[in-house]
Amino acid sequence: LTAESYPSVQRLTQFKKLSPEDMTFFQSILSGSEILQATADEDLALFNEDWMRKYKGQSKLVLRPKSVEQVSQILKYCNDQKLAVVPQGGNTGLVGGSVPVFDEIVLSLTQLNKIRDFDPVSGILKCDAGVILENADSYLAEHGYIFPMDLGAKGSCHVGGIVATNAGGLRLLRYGSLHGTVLGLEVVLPNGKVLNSMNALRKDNTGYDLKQMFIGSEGTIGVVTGVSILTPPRPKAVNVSFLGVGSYEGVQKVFVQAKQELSEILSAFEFMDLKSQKLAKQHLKDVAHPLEDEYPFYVLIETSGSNKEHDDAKLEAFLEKAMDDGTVLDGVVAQDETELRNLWEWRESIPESSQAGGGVYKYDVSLPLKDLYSLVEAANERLAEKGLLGDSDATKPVISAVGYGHVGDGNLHLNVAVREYSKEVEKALEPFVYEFVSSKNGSISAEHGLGFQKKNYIGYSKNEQEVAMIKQLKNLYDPNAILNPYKYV
Ligand code: FAD
Ligand code: 2HG
Ligand code: ZN
Repeated sequence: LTAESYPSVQRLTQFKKLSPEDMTFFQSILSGSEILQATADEDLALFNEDWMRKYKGQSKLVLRPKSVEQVSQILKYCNDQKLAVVPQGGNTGLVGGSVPVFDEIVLSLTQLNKIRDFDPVSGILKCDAGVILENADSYLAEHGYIFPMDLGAKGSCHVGGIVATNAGGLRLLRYGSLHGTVLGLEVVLPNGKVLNSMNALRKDNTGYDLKQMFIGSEGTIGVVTGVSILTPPRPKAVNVSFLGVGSYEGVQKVFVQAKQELSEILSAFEFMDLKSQKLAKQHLKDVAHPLEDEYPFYVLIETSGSNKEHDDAKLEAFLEKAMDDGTVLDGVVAQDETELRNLWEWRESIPESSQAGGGVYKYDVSLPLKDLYSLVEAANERLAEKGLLGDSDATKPVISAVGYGHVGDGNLHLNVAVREYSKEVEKALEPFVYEFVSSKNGSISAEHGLGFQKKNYIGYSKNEQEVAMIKQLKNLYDPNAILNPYKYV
């Protein structure tokens, strides 16, 4: 979808169009490899198009600074000249927030990618925003530590990108949110000034905790250039089990049992419905599913601890109980690292599998646990009623509407896999999904943010006073609104 397919959005005339004088300025502060310009052969598609291939902008210029000073000079100039800018990390965001809508300049953090410091006693890591999450974690592994969050896009997403989106990921239930683990940030404000709290301490109650404003701000009030984060010791023993469960009530029962029996070693509790596994099966082709028979629901449980024997005994006792009372119908436990990766693959590959048929409408919501799966059922009913659903009927736009997610955090992912993006399907689902979530007092964005997709729907999860205060903050720090326009609010 290009901006033209959204008649409700028009390019704001307050923004200047890029001129030769602007290029002269950028060339004076950046070297050749730090500037990418669209040409007849190069449409900068990698930077203009999002991961889902759902949103497509028309930027003609990508800037890739290598220093904080350069980021500051770029923003000051753009602010003075009223040139709109989209900060971009690994471009793996799932709400259309990381790509331009019109001709905004892309400010890519890819080349600001150095580890700055690591203290092996406190476990505090300081790094540039553009460090890829997997690289940060590999670096920490060498020192016996682990990055306190993990997600399927780890090979591409940036540390600064996950901070800007306040991403949750697969181990939030163990290590908590970035609002707790991030200790300090370095942020360049739209006027070029640098806010630096990189030397932050674990405890510091002197005044407002300003960094929190930027965690989850999706590039709308500042560009994150540095992150200081508290990292925990890397677990010496990790177990993963993959279980078949007969009902969603059963999933909740297993969750309670897992918390009781595994307590401090529980590090992930993920669930998947059968339809999501069918999509993954199509995508993973030759790989055999971990469980031979089909079950309505599957659960992936990970434990992380420091003593393998202790953890094995706990997991065994938990599984015995859950299978004896019939909550868990079948299950496997990974015997080595390869099997462990393979079990995770059946969970982590769902986002990609669900868009392999052409496109996907993604809804990332928080709901009370008892209601979590009811949204998937309601969406399926609605799509069927409207005659849009046809698993094997190629004349119908929707292939499948599947549910999975982070049960431990009350976070559901509803993925509606389609043959191609269409207004008809979008209209059937929006605002239906948001109304449903709001009626259950949930949140319309649990962890992916608002971006472009949800900017008109913030009212379903935030009240008027909250939205007014968000707007005030935006106006205060970005009075010319140059940072990531057309998004968020
Ligand atoms: P981008 O996509 O480039 O940008 C995201 C937003 O942040 C944009 O608004 C952008 O303007 C802004 N931004 C980026 N960098 C900066 C910066 N340095 N300063 C200021 N603003 C910036 N999310 C979860 O929460 N949990 C998951 O489990 C999860 N799994 C995923 C799995 C897959 C396969 C994929 C593709 C995505 C997944 N996500 C998940 C989505 C998640 O939002 C992103 O992966 C990640 O948070 C974005 O990082 P990024 O560096 O790619 O940022
Ligand atoms: C996940 O948990 C991510 O895998 C992506 O948050 C979810 O693609 C999605 O909808
Ligand atoms: Zn998720």
